[in-house]
Amino acid sequence: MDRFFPEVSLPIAFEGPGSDNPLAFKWYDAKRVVAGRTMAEHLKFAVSYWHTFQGTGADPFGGGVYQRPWKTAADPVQQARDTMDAAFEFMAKLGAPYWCFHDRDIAPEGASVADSARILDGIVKQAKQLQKATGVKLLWGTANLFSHARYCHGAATNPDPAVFAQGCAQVRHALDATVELGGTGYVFWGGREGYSTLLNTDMKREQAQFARLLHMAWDYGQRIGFKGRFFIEPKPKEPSTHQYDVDAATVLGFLREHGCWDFVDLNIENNHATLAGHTFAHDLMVASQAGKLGSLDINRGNPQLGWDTDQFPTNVDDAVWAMHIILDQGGLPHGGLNFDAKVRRGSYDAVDLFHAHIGGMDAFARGLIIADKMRQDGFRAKHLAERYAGWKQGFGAEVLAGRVTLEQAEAEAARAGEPRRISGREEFLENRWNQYLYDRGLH
Ligand code: XLS
Ligand code: NI
Ligand code: NI
Repeated sequence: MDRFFPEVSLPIAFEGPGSDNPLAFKWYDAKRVVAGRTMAEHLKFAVSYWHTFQGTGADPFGGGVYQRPWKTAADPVQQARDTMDAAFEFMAKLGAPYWCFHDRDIAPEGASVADSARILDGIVKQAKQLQKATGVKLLWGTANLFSHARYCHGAATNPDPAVFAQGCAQVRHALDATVELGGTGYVFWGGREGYSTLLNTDMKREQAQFARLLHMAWDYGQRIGFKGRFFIEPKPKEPSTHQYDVDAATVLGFLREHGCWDFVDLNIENNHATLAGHTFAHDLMVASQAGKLGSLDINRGNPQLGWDTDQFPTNVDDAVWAMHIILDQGGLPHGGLNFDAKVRRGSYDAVDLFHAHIGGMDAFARGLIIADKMRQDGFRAKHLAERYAGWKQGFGAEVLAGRVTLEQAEAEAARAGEPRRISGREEFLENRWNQYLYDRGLH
């Protein structure tokens, strides 16, 4: 297996924080036990097929710049086969446990619906053999319902039912592929499920169409034995001006309104949360507190640029929050941590792909270790318990139990007088947070 990445030998090893080897893990030690489980069990990292193997380095001002040895065959199906071989060579050498794909990342579109399905089936067979040979598993699959010209005005939310039907055909076969490859998740990210102007758009109708697709897909999934969960991935904009799945809170409302609550969870992406004007932690918390945090797309944005730059997640603060929230909810049974991230345009070399993933895996391993230490100390839990203690008994508890009228609350205000002002201790907590990050959290 040295066809495409001869510069890296099998597999990337854990060497510890003292190592200067750029091709070794400093913190990610698959077998290390943290909070009762191995790092490999907590950190279900997945490699994104689209960025890592199909990414070209193109941006709005210039085309592809990478020269990937797996993309040299003239025949697109042969190129797809070579790319699949390269992907599994890379993932096996990295020691990545999972991968994620869109239908059109792994197989080119054919001349007809049937032709596309036939090409996809062939590639899925190859992927299944490679999964068996390497032990790399599928985390989730999805359909690309945004690149083709027909989806310009949306797929499920298109004004033309004929386009909706094309989307259904893709979802059907992407679900087949996901089940065939043992995926535990299936993602809906609606890049074109949104609008540009209200002059030509009926939002209510379009969202009802999207809900129909979800119900139809879930019904089909049950009939073919899909045992996992659907995930909606919120994003407020790009490529649409307004996307319907704005953020976690918006999607939760949508799920309730359209009867999808029981079978759809959320896949939260860092850079999408920040595009929505939130932090990653905010959207993770909104999803988790609703019992709906299913999976994460880990990456980071760039405050200077302000678009979906999908950089690799090297920010340890974000990783600590993510792992704290995941530990609090007891894990991600059907999801994991998908690197929806791409190397920069100027990172031409295949070895840059290794550096990128190693850095991201190390950042989340550190996040896990630090979050576990914070939780053992009860850092956040203790402070929250103290801060809300008033609601646990007496007047506060009576209010929450629904036994207090507005007039009785007024009487309580008159009796107790002006409340004492209690500091939120924000700066103290930030200092503590930094102590965990830099001094006492990492052992
Ligand atoms: C794009 C999205 C996409 C989804 C899968 O912004 O992040 O990559 O994760 O369709
Ligand atoms: Ni994204
Ligand atoms: Ni994503």
